[in-house]
Amino acid sequence: MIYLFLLIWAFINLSYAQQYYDSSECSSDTSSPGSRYICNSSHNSCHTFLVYRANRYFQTLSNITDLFDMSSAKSGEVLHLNNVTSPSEILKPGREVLIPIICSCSGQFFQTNVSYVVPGSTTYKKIACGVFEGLLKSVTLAEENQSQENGSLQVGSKLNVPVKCACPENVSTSRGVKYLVTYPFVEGDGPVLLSQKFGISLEDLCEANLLESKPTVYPKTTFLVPLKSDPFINFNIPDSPPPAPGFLPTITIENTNKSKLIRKLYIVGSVVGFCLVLVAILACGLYVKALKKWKGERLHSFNARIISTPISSTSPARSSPLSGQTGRSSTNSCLSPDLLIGIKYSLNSYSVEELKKATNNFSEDTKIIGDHDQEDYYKAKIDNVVVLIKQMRFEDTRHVIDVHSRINHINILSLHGVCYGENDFSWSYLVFEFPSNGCFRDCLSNQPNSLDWKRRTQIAFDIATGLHYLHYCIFPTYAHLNINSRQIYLTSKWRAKLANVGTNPAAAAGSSKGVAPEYLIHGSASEKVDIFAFGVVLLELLSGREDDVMDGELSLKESIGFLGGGSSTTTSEGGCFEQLRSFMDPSLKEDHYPLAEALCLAVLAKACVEDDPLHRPSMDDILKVLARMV
Ligand SMILES: *[C@@H]1O[C@H](CO)[C@@H](O)[C@H](O)[C@H]1NC(C)=O
Ligand SMILES: *[C@@H]1O[C@H](CO)[C@@H](O)[C@H](O)[C@H]1NC(C)=O
Ligand SMILES: *[C@@H]1O[C@H](CO)[C@@H](O)[C@H](O)[C@H]1NC(C)=O
Ligand SMILES: *[C@@H]1O[C@H](CO)[C@@H](O)[C@H](O)[C@H]1NC(C)=O
Ligand SMILES: *[C@@H]1O[C@H](CO)[C@@H](O)[C@H](O)[C@H]1NC(C)=O
Ligand SMILES: *[C@@H]1O[C@H](CO)[C@@H](O)[C@H](O)[C@H]1NC(C)=O
Ligand SMILES: CC(=O)N[C@H]1CO[C@H](CO)[C@@H](O)[C@@H]1O
Repeated sequence: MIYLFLLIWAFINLSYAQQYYDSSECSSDTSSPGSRYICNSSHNSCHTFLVYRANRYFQTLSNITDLFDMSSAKSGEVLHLNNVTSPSEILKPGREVLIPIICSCSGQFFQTNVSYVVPGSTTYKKIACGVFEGLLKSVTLAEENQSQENGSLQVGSKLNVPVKCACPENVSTSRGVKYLVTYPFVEGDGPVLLSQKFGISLEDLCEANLLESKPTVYPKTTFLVPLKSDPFINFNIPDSPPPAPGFLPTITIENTNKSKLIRKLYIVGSVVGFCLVLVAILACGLYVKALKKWKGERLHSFNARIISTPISSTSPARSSPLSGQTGRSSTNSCLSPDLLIGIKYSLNSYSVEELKKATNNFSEDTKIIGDHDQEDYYKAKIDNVVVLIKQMRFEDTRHVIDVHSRINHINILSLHGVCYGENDFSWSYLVFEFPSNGCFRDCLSNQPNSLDWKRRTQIAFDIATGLHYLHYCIFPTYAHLNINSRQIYLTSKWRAKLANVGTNPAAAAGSSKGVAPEYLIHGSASEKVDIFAFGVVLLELLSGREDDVMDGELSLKESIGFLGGGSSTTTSEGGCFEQLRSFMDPSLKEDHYPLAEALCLAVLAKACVEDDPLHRPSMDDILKVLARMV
């Protein structure tokens, strides 16, 4: 009898305050276990916390506390909790902020009610997954406010936002767990990082979310962080996990002739890798066959293809594990990503003296004006090779190197080496190749005549190929998020290469031109942000103009409004061509470009700059169009 009691006691002890983890997309229309956290007793309520990230729209602590309806009396506590000196201090986008809340059990679910006034035309998805960063699912928000119209929410109406939270069910049996902090994942995040941030063990963390020890998690889903004392976020954890040891060596080189031989990227394919390829190709044949059969009926539907990648329907889960930068993994590849692990990648290591010499002590005349002020670019010559040197903070270099270690593509500027500053406070530098025709924007402005139609379509194709590679061919997949005509370089043969791959996009947040609206407002990052930016680059390529709304001109996007929604009655077909001609770069002589191709590119660009990310084509679709032109 006593044994039985002990057994039950042990069982209770084990199942402390656990909740299911819901891995489905924040905006998906279904609820599953963990979409809301279940409570057992309506008397159960507690003080707890949730994590919110500062973004372009909610930049300061007072903005954020306003969003969560917190009385100003509490703001002192919030300041202290977050180690912020003033409520109006501008926080870096992505900075995690702890918000104290009171969580209570209403009906069968834990929630904290926040009221939100609809500011403009928006949707439940945008509110739940954008403004509230996935702290609740959009379906929950819709259920809670059923009396509202389905589609368009009335501007100015007040919504009750039931934000997810949870309380330890019974403090005396919950092994000292005092708080369950609601934490929404973002891209590049994961349980390991989370356990380090809060200084708890990975096992405890996973146990609280009823998951095994190495779970795959997804952006905009929540985790509960079980804490035994007041929360404290350690911001000294690097943003991405350090690369596997031995995977990314840098070679220290002396300036001797012999070492110049070594001064190259090393790519060593292993024999094992080759065998794997053979096996994988065999397996691939079978897989593709099966896939084709399955895909058959849905291939004709354009929209279906954009919204869902094949795998998202073959597996009940989702196609965006959080191991990388973008939501979608390159799972429609049949080759295992492990295939490349045998391939070595290494970088040169430069000394600060070497770079100082090359740039004339970082003089102004070697500086190329960057498009944001924190990171300077220099053009320099090292060993008679012209290079692009980018100044950045030490902690930002890791991510760039990490991304470049996974990629190698002719349409992406390659990274030659790195130079680390002497101490934590001095700048570090990355050394890239420098294509001799320089930046695309400058070419368009200064020598538009050398960019004839053939070259322009080739450039468009090159950019699309580079982006397609990032979106589909590497693992984990990667969204650039910082594409514009200044981040594209042209080689002596007028082929294009993408620059700035791997840079923290938050650093570039200052420039707002050519940036997709959902990213500007909600910081919602996906490859669709790149598609928008690609559309803007296409418009610049066609018109030669720079997208700059500042000088009173129409933005490029507005100036192709004449292309209309397809059923334009006011402009005849002829009128449309007329307007297209006047939109085109005057340096392109009229008889030197096929008007039909120009129209095709303009229509493609227009689709890319749609406000709704779901209406934009994918890089796959874009490449199919461009491939017929070059
Ligand atoms: C609620 O109670 C049931 C049994 O009555 C238990 O299995 C479940 O774990 C409890 N839920 C929570 C969140 O503690
Ligand atoms: C954020 O706060 C600033 C001033 O502190 C204010 O101008 C701005 O409108 C606020 N933004 C939102 C979204 O409330
Ligand atoms: C609080 O912020 C200051 C700088 O603003 C920093 O020096 C200090 O270490 C921080 N304290 C904690 C506990 O993080
Ligand atoms: C939150 O809202 C729900 C329904 O809108 C309500 O039943 C519940 O009592 C509210 N909770 C609190 C603490 O106000
Ligand atoms: C709301 O959606 C339901 C089905 O989802 C539909 O039957 C109903 O007509 C819609 N109501 C409005 C006002 O759009
Ligand atoms: C909490 O646990 C204690 C045993 O430590 C038990 O006596 C009590 O009934 C439990 N309370 C609830 C609400 O389950
Ligand atoms: C079900 C529910 O609580 N619906 C609420 C949604 O928001 C409106 C305010 O516009 C409330 O009136 C409803 O009660």
